[in-house]
This record gives sequence, C-alpha cells and structure tokens, in this order.
Amino acid sequence: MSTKGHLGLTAACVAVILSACVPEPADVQGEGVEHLYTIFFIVAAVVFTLVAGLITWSLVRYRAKPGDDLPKQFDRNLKLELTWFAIPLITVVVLFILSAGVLGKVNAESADPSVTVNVEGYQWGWRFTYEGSGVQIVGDADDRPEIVLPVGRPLTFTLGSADVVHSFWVPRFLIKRDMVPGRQNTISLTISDPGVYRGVCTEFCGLLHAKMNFVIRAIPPAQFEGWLDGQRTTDGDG
Ligand SMILES: [Cu+2]
Repeated sequence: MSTKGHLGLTAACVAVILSACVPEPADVQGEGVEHLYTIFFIVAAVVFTLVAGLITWSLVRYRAKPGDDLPKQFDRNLKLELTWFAIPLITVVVLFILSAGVLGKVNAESADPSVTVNVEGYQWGWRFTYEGSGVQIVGDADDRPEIVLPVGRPLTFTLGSADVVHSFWVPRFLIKRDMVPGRQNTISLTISDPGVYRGVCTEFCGLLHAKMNFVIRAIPPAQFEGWLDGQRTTDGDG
C-alpha cells in the first residue's frame, strides 16, 4: 500500500473510533462536550504514539549485541529534565483550561428558561411536572413515559428523587446528573435538533433499574405550545 493509502486508512480508522466514542450531540451544550472529547482523544493519541514510538525506537536502536560493554552512564541533564517537566505541565494546563470553559457552559443555569420541567425519579419510574402549567407525565418500568419539549429554546430540568439515588441521562445530550433524595440538582440546556431521544436512569437503583427509561420528543416551539394546551385540557393525563 502507498503512503497515501496508509494515511487514508489511518484517518478512516480514527474517524470510526471517534464517531463510536461520542454520540452526535442533540443540544447546544453537548457540542462543546463533543469538541472537548475530540481534543482529548487527539492529545492522548499523540502522547501514546510519541511514548510508544520512543520506547520501540530505544529497544531496537540500543539493543545489546554480543560483546557490548556497559554503555556510558550519566545522571544529570537539565535540558532534558526541564523538557519532560514542561511538556506534560503545559499539556495538562491547556486541557484543564479547555475543560473548565466547557464545564462552565454545561453548568450554567438558564436565567429565563422557556420551559422548566421538575423531574422526580422513584423506584422505578419518572414523574415529569411542567412548571406553571400543572401538566404532569408519569411513567414507570411497565409504561415508559414520553415527554415533549421545544427545540431551540432554553430548558431547565430540576432533578430530585423520592427514594434512592437515581441519575438523569439522555445520551444524545452528552450531559448527565445525579438525582439525590433531599437535594435539588439542575440541568439547563437547549435542544438543537428535532427528534426522539431515549433517556435512562444511569445510577443502579434496584431490581428494575434497567427498565427505568423515558423518551423525550423534541418538536418546533409552535407545535409544542399546541401539545401543552392539549395536555392542559386533558388535565395532564399524559
Ligand atoms: Cu434509578
């Protein structure tokens, strides 16, 4: 295979690995998380290639031959020591700054959310209450709940638990957060693409934990208003 062919194959493998690692984000905040994953992956790949390459090169280049004497010994090299101190330090500081920036965006609470949904987890189901409208959707392991939300609008989920620790996770949002009894956690995000997104409890919480699922259907804001009005007239019997 030619050098070009090798490069193409390598790029294709990296693309496949990257796409398998991170689901395509369906929310604005998740895009920052995805970029961060990609940067970490590339940095880790470069470090691995460099370290593994240098080890292999040293093993091959300096392997002992019959009749070799002990090589020249030395125990100080300030330049080398400063270099291998500085490179990891700079790498870690840069990754820390990038992570802190993304974390700040992911943790930022929306000052004026378009919709606030109070989410309560229990063994083994979900209770979703739309703040200000009285609409409530409840479902459990036998009857998976489906909630509807508008795309392109700031949303806030307040998260709590009625019994044990659960965790709220929609894989396509690339954000998850624990639901702890006696405490309220919050996630603010904006869904960017219409679609149907699967949500799960991601903290082992007992016998039917694996069946503690829900669905979010994201639709255009105008349709959402119609849906919410419909739920109100049916007294939130979703
Ligand atoms: Cu749970």
